[in-house]
Amino acid sequence: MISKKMTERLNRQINREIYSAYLYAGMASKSASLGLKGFENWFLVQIKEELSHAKRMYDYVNESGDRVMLQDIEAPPQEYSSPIDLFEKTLEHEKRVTRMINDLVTLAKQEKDKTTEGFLQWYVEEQEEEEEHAGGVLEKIKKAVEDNGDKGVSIINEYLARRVFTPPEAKV
Ligand code: OFO
Repeated sequence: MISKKMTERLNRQINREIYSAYLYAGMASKSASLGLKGFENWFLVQIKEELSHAKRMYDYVNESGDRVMLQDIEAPPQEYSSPIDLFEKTLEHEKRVTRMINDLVTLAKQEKDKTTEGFLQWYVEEQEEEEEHAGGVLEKIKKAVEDNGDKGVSIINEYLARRVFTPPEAKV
């Protein structure tokens, strides 16, 4: 049985994972409006990633004998100044989520809740991957633009078009 406080915090995190999907939906739409279908594809895949993060936590809360309680999801920012800005904001967001996950781990440790601490380990590793991935794309875009100007964005657009969703179960 997890504590009431931990359940509330996990509920909050489910909300943040779904918010992340919403944030990336805005970025996908912005990319589409710029004619960058590859960028759009990357963010559409990211929406699936985020919903799978939420679903995993949803199952954990519901299976622990408690119940997921949904909360409001605010509108995300929708204006971005450039393709580079999209990925700068993505990386910033993922760093924020990493801090949230780390805070949850701290709480699990304080409560000596080994089961939840173990459960969260998957998210700790996933966040490392998320930051690495977003940071890697950001570096690639910056480099491509530096070397090729506007053509650099098209090169990266083609690269991002190749991203496919790998369900988390397939990664373990
Ligand atoms: Fe759920 O990892 Fe991104 O936000």
